[in-house]
Amino acid sequence: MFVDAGTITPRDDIPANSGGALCQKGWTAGELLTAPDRITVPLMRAHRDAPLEEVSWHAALERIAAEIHRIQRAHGPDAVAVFGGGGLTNEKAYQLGKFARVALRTANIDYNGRFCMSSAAAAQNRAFGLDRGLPVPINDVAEADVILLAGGNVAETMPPFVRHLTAQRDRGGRLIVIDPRNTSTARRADLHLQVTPGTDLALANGLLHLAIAEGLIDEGYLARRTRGFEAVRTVVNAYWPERVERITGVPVPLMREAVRLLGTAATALVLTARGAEQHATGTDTVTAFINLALGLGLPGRRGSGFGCLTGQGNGQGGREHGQKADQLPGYRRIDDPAAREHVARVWGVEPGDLPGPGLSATELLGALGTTGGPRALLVFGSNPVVSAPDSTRVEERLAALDLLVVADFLPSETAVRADVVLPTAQWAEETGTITNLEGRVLLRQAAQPAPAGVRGDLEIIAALAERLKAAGRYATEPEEVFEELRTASAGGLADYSGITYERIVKETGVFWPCPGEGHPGTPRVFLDRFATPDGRARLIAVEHRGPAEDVCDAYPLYLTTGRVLAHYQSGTQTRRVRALLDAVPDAYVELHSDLAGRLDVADGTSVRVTSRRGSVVAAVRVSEAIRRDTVFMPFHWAGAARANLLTNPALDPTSRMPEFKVCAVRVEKIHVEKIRAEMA
Ligand SMILES: Nc1nc2c(c(=O)[nH]1)N[C@H]1C(S)=C(S)[C@@H](COP(=O)(O)OP(=O)(O)OC[C@H]3O[C@@H](n4cnc5c(=O)[nH]c(N)nc54)[C@H](O)[C@@H]3O)O[C@H]1N2
Ligand SMILES: Nc1nc2c(c(=O)[nH]1)N[C@H]1C(S)=C(S)[C@@H](COP(=O)(O)OP(=O)(O)OC[C@H]3O[C@@H](n4cnc5c(=O)[nH]c(N)nc54)[C@H](O)[C@@H]3O)O[C@H]1N2
Ligand SMILES: [Mo]
Repeated sequence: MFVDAGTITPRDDIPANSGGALCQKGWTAGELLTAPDRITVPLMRAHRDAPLEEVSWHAALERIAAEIHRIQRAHGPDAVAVFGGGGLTNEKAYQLGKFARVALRTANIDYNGRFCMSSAAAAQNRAFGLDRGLPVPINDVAEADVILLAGGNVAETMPPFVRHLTAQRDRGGRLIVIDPRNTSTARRADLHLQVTPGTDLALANGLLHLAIAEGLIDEGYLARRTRGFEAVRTVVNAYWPERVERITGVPVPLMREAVRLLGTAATALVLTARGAEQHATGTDTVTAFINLALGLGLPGRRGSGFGCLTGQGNGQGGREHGQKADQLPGYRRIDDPAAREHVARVWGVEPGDLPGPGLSATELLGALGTTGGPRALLVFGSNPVVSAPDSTRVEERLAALDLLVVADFLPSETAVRADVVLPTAQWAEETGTITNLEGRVLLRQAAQPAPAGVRGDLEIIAALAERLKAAGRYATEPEEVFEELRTASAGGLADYSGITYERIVKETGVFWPCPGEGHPGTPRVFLDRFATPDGRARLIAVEHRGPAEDVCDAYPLYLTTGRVLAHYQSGTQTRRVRALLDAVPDAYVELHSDLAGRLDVADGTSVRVTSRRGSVVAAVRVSEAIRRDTVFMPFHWAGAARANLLTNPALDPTSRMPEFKVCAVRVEKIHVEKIRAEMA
């Protein structure tokens, strides 16, 4: 079967796709398989100022291996770094982690999931001892009497998920949405709490304060299943409603209504997404929502719980098998001696030969080409020139490298800066497993062969490992890699040892942990106990700190960033599809009509948005749906309209998540003639 635009049919037997729904990006994705500028031949430049030219695989791989040898001899193994992606299959993520630790012997591997799921992951690990996006099957969404969704615009970002919300509403369920914008998701809600960016933590503490005041706390559950509530009670005592209204901008009556809905529901889900998580306080913010859920006795109760909505294609599996700087396969910690022992045995090396934890994504990008920092970077499945915070700095750091290698099927903004570009296969051309937001491992079968000359990421990794004379085996057949992953993950938190390709097909996916072939898998993870040593969930007292950068006279507005329905991530894949470009052709700045009046701008007027790090030019979209003190930009565009020229690389101390969702900016009207003159 060949896939081309318009013939992609969604699986309707997987509940996450409820009823076979697929969004526009899904059914147009086939166009990219034959994109006119698809890369099908390796490209290389002779030196930094030379153009990229077509070369043989042999020449490209020899150059990379020779440079790696030279750099590592001069600067040590950590001078070569790897950057992965949450869109890679489990097999690729696993192999990339092994390649970094065994073939390159570098500590420095991290990935774009650091920008995505890391705060949610850190908070869930801390509270529950386990990070599985949804601890329950997605069908539970439709059964929940009340859902609280903090910082997710699922109507645009997860259209298939909306079917579950519709089913929930049809059953009489209620929805509460927390968002600075009245999004298409917020408009479906019974209650919309239009929070000031970066203040969700105070809001969650305030909601718990009210739940305590109104006697809605489940004391029996807290005593049986948790630890730490008393310290949290003391802290949230100081979050009385009027104070929280002042911090968050959410009116007290709306908070009361939200707490009553949640606290009296027979079943309820508290969910977070990137709006609440992509902050320098992201881990503590998610913790505050977990505290609220625990206070109401939700996690581990059938039909109820806490969860976070995982973003990328393999956002869940991609964060389990070792492409994270502090991690080994099976969601093991790289600083845990038992984990090192187990994984080293599977890889056929000594535990002492495995490197320790490396730099996290933003720190890794920031260290490139600095004294003592990495001098070479290999990128698989990410476009950090567009998607990482503070783009100017990212471009500077990439330019300071001795060697940049990018494996991609499209000339992304990062690939065009590379010294060597390796053409790789696309999803429809490769088999592999992905793990969805419910923790269900799925098999994606190749539908057609890759174009001649193109190699899959597994083949690229194997070819590089061979040239580096690496220890261990690097299989190129996905199923063979999966068999090794099963062994490596055995006994870990994300245990896949009982999962086989055959079972996945027969059972329409298997939920991890699945510690044996006779084990049914685990759709609901916390029914009897949490994954902490004593089986109890931890409540951790957290305090509001606010955004790392607050508004001031020079930068009087909050900028927040996010997504639109028609575009995907850094846009490499969607800016090439006519139908999607027609839907939203350019970057824009959404701002309130009152602010538009003050700035003397209207729909389509060009404005300059400036933060402490840079400025962008884009057209205005006037809206009644956004707070008056906040402007919003989608981050899908490259060049001078890049939202990330503005964003703040301030990091969460625990998750190392950058603050994509709030920084301080000013907005000025500009005249098009003036920009033309500047650009000329
Ligand atoms: N169309 C489309 N769909 C996608 C993607 C895509 O690029 N395009 N990417 C996928 C990926 S990787 C991810 S991670 C998910 C992300 O999915 P979402 O988390 O739903 O996406 P975002 O648009 O980044 O952010 C959601 C909302 O957070 C709000 N927000 C901003 N600041 C704050 C704040 O301080 N507090 C609160 N409570 N809300 C805030 C924004 O206004 C926005 O409406 O989407 C996935 N799906
Ligand atoms: N301002 C702002 N910035 C953000 C966010 C935000 O909300 N605001 N969100 C952040 C989030 S949540 C995310 S997930 C990141 C995502 O941003 P990126 O990490 O840049 O992810 P993509 O745009 O999906 O880039 C994937 C690249 O890899 C290629 N690719 C796809 N599949 C494969 C594969 O299998 N193998 C190889 N070798 N290449 C492949 C694609 O062609 C594309 O060029 O952006 C982050 N950046
Ligand atoms: Mo993401």
